[in-house]
Amino acid sequence: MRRILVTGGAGFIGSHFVRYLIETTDDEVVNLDALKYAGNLANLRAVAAHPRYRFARGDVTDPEAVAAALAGVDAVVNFAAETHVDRSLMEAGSFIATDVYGTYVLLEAARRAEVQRFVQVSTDEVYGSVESGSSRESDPLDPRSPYAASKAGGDLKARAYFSTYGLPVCITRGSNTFGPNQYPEKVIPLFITNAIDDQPLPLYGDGQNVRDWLYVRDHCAAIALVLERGHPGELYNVGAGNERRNIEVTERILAELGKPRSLVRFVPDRPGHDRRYSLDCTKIRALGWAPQHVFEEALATTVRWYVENEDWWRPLKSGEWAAYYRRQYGERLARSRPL
Ligand code: NAD
Ligand code: TDX
Repeated sequence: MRRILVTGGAGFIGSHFVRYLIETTDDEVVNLDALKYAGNLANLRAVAAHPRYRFARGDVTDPEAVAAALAGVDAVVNFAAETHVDRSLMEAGSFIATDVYGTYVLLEAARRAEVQRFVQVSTDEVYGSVESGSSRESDPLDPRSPYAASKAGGDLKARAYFSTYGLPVCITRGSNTFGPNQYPEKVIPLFITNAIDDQPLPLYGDGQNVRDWLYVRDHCAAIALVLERGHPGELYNVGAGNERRNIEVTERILAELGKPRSLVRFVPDRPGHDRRYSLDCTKIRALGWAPQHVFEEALATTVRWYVENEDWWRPLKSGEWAAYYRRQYGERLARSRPL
């Protein structure tokens, strides 16, 4: 039995990953999370009382909290991050603190504790906008948002700890992930919950930007495989090959909910908005991973989950979220045009 430290395990992908490990392995899981705005212990109700699960509230930038959480740990999987591109355009300091400095604190503590594996959860955004073809792991990094630049910083720090100290680091670069429990600031849960309430869906620019959508369970399976069998020092792209234009995803959400297309509002574009992401996933497939979910079916499942779990998201769409929403969308919606 291994003991795994999962950081950011109260967030969207991290909480699915904690549940995935408890369900599919006999690992012990320690979840270190600072419970920032996207951290939510309701995501972990199913495992909260499980004998192999333990929650530790703490910040990855705090060396003492990290050292305490690392006691007896065999491997680390680092999800903890500030994750929303639009927020990084308003305030980038917290992204540097957690995504770069926090990653360094974890790497340094993991090196001292001689952990056997460190998986750094990175993102396809580090490659920048990909006009044609697909990014390979050997491609140069070209992060274009403050979020992506901070993730690239954490990614490079992790590689440096492999080269310099031989810390057995693996890095995953996953694509846009969706599914239940995603905070309603990212486009899919925002549009689903707005549409349920007949509120406008603010589509940036011309709605033609392309993202490669990955169902959260498939993303977790890939990270678990890298934890198990990844080669130290290696990078793995993780994408399911579901490249869709934002307008297509929006129309599908409306169709699933039986809501009118008149809810769509084109709003002024995100500054520096990456046009397209696309990943070459030959390496992770050679390791034995393949996505198990069809995009349209997984999107329908996700829509259903939000319809059936209003008690999860309604309380989130007040307070901090409402203030953010007004600041992010108020003026834009006033300058919007219909589909
Ligand atoms: P999320 O925003 O839902 O959750 C982030 C979690 O990290 C929260 O629980 C939060 O409380 C915690 N956290 C933030 N700062 C912390 C700190 N200083 N110390 C401890 N905990 C802290 O994020 P997510 O969408 O689940 O993303 C998880 C990871 O996956 C991130 O590293 C992200 O960059 C990466 N990723 C996300 C996607 C995606 O589409 N969501 C795609 C590829 C990679
Ligand atoms: O209101 C919106 N309107 C809109 O048109 C929002 C929030 C987004 N969009 C567009 C921007 C993107 O082209 O939808 C697309 C997806 O946007 P986000 O959900 O904000 O995701 P993205 O910016 O692509 O980044 C995501 O994928 C990679 C995650 O937030 C990152 O954490 C991950 O690393």
